[in-house]
Amino acid sequence: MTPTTGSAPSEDGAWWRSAVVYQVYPRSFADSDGDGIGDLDGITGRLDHLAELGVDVLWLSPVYPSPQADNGYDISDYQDIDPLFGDLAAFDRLLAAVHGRGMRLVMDLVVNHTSDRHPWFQESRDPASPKRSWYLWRPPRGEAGAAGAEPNNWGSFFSGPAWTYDEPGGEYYLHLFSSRQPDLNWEEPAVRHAVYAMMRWWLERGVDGFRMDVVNLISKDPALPDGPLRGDGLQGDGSPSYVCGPRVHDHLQEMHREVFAQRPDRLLTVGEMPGVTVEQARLFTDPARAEVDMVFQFEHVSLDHGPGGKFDPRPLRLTDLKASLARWQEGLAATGWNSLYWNNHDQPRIVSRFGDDGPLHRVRSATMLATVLHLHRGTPFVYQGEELGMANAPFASIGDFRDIESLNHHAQALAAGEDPEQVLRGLRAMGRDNARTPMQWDASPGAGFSTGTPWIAVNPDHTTVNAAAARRDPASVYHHYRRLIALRHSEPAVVHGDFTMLLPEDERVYAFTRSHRDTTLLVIGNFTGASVRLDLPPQWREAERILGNVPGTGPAEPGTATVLAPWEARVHRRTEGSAARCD
Ligand code: ISL
Repeated sequence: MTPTTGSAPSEDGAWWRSAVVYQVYPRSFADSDGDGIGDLDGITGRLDHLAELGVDVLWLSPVYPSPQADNGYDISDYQDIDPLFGDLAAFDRLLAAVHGRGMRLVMDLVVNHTSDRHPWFQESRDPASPKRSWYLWRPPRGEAGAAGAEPNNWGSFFSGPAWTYDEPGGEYYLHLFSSRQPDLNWEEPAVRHAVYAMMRWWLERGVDGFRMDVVNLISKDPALPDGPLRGDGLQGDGSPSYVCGPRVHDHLQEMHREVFAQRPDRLLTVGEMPGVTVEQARLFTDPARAEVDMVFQFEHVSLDHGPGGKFDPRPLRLTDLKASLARWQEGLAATGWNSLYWNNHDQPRIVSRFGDDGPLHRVRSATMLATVLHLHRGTPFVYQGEELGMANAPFASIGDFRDIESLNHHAQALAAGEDPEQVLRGLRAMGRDNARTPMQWDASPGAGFSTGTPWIAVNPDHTTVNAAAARRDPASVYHHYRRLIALRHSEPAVVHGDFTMLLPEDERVYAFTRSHRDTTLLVIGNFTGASVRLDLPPQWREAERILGNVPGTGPAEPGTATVLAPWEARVHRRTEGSAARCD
């Protein structure tokens, strides 16, 4: 499909090109029963917030039965609901309420691994079981259980080796994440067909698609060779053997044939893909290959990782961000499609990370970041609370953290003799719990999230940063997101326009154009807390301004000044004359 033809977003069934997705992390969104943990009825009770924001799709992070070792990304039953969150009847109520508001619901599909409590894994622990081949079991190298006896040297994503010894069978099982998350063996056809059957079951129930957790890691090089030593010198990097591994495209094409191809409705599939390159992403999202509609890539949210990894952050260089995002825009311009995000449940809050969460600049920097992101070509994802400008949490000590990744990293770093204060600084800046503090609905002690004791502390800034206050204030981050989403729905150039990066060498201003037919949009964002003088080309000086975040300047006011206020964002529009329109 060519980007510049057609303005009807659904002309090829790809309705999601003009859609905005809102991610709900159920544990932290809304608690209806006062147990301190969010639940399905809580979400159903807050759907008007999503509808009024204007989003099209709700992506629900996992709600399946789970021991909650990784907050539901460790699933022990794929076809039920964890009692923490409700039951299937509550799920059906939520689904009906979503559909009743004209929105769609996308489930999280976590099938690289299961929980160690999943019956499949429990059976698999017996070497004589037909399920033995459903997971990746390997004999020790040398004396079982001794240091270095693991079948290879891979480290896990959550610290420590990627192998755990299991006494009954005398072998190790592979887990790219925690030991409570054993990896499924996608070489085993019975595994694949069990997954497809489960997916069809959810689609029959009425869900509208899947966000597929780490789906580019499902195919491993069967030789499982050692990897080069990682920076910490403790383990090897196995990623060359499993990031976009040998059969991943075969598996996704088979999944498409088995689950999606025969369905009359057009669903949404998003592959979460750590380490994916733009070249690989083009293959994954080429409609002709029938794999997935879009991928989550990680390049732009890794640019501030320092030499010691993600918990050793360094300041972002704007030119790196521009180079990275421009490469993805260009790489998927003719074939494929981008997803656009700043935040999810694994990332620190964007206003604290690339903006300024202090009282002076929080609203302005959050709205600038939103404007720049949403005006790129692709499908934007809003993570709960992002539309309020929610910020990182002031975690005082390690006791305030809940996330397995942070707790494991802390234990490993302290065991290695690292400075505890330095380790805490890294966790405060980059820890995933920053995204997981309760949604801030109002200024009450439980932030309107829960009447009980929340499972993780509410950010004390909820007394001023909350949905109730934001709704009352037309200049709030929330109303800016509403305007951005409305613009996507009304302006074809936002969906279909091609993308041209401007000022690639400028360390302060992010600027680009989007052109579609006779319309060109110019998007400008000041990534600094200082005023910046900008020489707009003459044709833009009198252009209509259709969106901005500086109070006192109306969105349609012509004759713009060329001094950008701190963290200012603007979107200008120019339309060619009638002669051009008649082409
Ligand atoms: O945040 C990360 C660790 O630094 C990422 O590597 C993250 O683990 C990766 O993006 C995969 O994320 C997904 O799978 C994980 C789960 O913990 C995350 O919450 C999920 O989004 C394992 O299922």
